[in-house]
Amino acid sequence: MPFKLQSLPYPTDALEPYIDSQTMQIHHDFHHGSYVNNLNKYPELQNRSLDDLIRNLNSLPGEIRTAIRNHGGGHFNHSIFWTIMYPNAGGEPTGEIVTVIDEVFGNFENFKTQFNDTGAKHFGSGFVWLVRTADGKFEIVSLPNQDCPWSDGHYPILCNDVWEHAYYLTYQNRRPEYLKQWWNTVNWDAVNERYAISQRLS
Ligand code: MN3
Repeated sequence: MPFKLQSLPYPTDALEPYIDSQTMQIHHDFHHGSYVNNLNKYPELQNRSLDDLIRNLNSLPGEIRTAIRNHGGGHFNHSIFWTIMYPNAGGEPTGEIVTVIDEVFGNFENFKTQFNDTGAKHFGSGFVWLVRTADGKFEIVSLPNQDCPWSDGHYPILCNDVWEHAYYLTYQNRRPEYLKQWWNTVNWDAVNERYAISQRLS
């Protein structure tokens, strides 16, 4: 089985009080875990990397494209999501991403407002993303379910999971409050690593 559920890079209670321990455990072990298990039901794909599958989703045969979109996307998206959070993180952004935030969005407060509004207005399940588009622009977008911007050539730099399973135990229906508090977990070092990779793309 080449696709593996990596352990969380911190204990399940490490992001409290912003994300509770039980949510992290269920979200990682069962939600993310089931995406990995379902992805491994396609042995013919196990010689390809997850990045390759997601990047080239639209060239997969139709009968498996939907499964890879959902389960491969679920594995890919959550693998990013866990790494861009960290205990005792958050606060003002640091590093080169500050330049993007200031030049494209004006300042960090405007950036957060636009990101949170996009997440709050997203209908149903999905993720909100900061991406470097295929033509080199920086945009905030939301996509449904486990769809990933990388399938359209847009490199994911930062994302937040707005599925109810990500916040319901602590925040119930108050998604905007979750979006606001989530910034206390953002690992700017990891965001800057993803930004640096995005700059090396053609
Ligand atoms: Mn999720």
